[in-house]
Amino acid sequence: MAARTIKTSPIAGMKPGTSGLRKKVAEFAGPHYLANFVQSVFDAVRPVAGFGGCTLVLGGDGRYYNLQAAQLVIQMAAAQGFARVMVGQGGILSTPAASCVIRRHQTFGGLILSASHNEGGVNGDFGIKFNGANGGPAAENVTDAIYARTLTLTEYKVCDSPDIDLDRLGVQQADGMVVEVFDPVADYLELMRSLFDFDALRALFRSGFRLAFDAMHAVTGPYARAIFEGELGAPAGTVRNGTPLPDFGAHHPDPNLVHAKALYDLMMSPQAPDLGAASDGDGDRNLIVGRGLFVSPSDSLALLAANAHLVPAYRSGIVGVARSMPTSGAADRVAQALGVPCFETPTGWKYFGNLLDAGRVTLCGEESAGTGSDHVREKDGIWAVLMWLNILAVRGTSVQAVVQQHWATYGRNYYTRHDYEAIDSDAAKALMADLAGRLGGLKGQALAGQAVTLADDFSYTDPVDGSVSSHQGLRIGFADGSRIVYRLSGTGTSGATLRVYIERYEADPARHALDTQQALAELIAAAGQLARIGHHTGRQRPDVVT
Ligand code: VG1
Ligand code: CO
Repeated sequence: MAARTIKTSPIAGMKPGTSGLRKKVAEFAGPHYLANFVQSVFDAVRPVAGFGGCTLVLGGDGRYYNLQAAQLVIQMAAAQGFARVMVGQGGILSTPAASCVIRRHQTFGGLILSASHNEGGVNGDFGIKFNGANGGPAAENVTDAIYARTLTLTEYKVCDSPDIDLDRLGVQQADGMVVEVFDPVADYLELMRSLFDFDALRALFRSGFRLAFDAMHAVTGPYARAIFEGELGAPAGTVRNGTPLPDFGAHHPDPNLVHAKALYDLMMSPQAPDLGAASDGDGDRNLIVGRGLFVSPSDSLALLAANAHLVPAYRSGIVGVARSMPTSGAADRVAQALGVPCFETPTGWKYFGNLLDAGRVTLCGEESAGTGSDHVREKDGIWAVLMWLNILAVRGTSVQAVVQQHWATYGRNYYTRHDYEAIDSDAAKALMADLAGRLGGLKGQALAGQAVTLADDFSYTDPVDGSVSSHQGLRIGFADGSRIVYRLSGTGTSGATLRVYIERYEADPARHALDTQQALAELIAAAGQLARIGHHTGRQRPDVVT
């Protein structure tokens, strides 16, 4: 059977965002759309010698269109001359597990079918991202090359062999190419076993410790069941919403206080278990809630850094930490105390790759509920929960006690993010341009009762390869370390989303139990006035507050 060449023409708007290409299902399922993008990826990353001998890892978060897309990618990989495609059973593979499999099997790279935290279903979003041989998201120069290719593409290649049975484990063929359907949990579980003290975790659950893990009907269900309930002996029912569904049960698989509200309410109730946790569509994010206490992701990163030495894999200490620019400075304080560097990168996991590959950092994190380490090249939701469990098991105390002690030692970085979703794109651009134009005059001015010490448009120079990424968000810094950051989301699919990130440092332990929004009220008001959010967007308040 020969590969067929299909004539096509470039489709506009295929620029990958913060994490891959995301569009409405209707757009992805339209004529040539997915095929154009996949061919552009292949063209952009093709080795000089071609794909012969190369293995491609494939899988997704189970959302609507996952299976059809997987079949098409297999047919196209066969037409490109790949030696082998390794695909997760049922088309399932979490983002961190994909990273793990790419690395362990020393493959060429992988395609992950996911729009992550975006909603699913036939009217929801679909997405696709390419990860290279290090297991990490394609760097900006690669996504730029992919995008450039989408603008010149005139044909793609595809085979016509019968569909692969994605439920049947083992080896099948697609036009002479080996297709190996594998258990998406096995390698990942093996890796987790090597990092954590599973005996201590078993003892923790035997002692009556209770975990509530909300998989949000997304990809982590099978992983969480196998690990928490299977390996570690947590009681059945520990994992909630554990079956991946194409529409995520009509919920938004975003583990924040709005979309994981049921879990949050449970954790605030008298029946609260010891730890509440959740992950997102593709399994790379984590939500951590103690009994009566939400742990902000920025704090979680700092806490993991401060306690990592209690976990077997990090026993000899961490070499450095990296956080995305809008993430609070809590981790910086821990890094300073440990005497290790803390890097500030643009938003998106792809910017951590070089630092991890070069061995300059061990832990990375983002305020958007992503934390990870050098064990893979993606953020990792279940890993973060295991880190917390392992730390709690060793310290033998509650989430609340761990957090409060941390604040007493390092001070507290009050932190919030306000999202204005689906606003008019032109209005969003005008707001950013208006503010950017006024940044120059801000330094030295008084705002929210304080002097502005920094006002710039964040630009990052990668310390490993020297590449420069500019326009990564507008930063306003104050004398006491407080900050206001503005940026536009690069993952949304309707209009624009404005994210406003606000933080203030509080050293005084007597003031560590304030309500976050109240503690930040003055800065929040100043942030709205400074950027003239109401004027530009017509919105009086944010849609999501985390
Ligand atoms: C958001 C988050 C960012 C994260 C990205 C992908 O991007 O802010 O921190 O890396 O989502 O996460 P943006 O551009 O919308 O702010 V995931 O779990 O959706 O792959
Ligand atoms: Co995700």
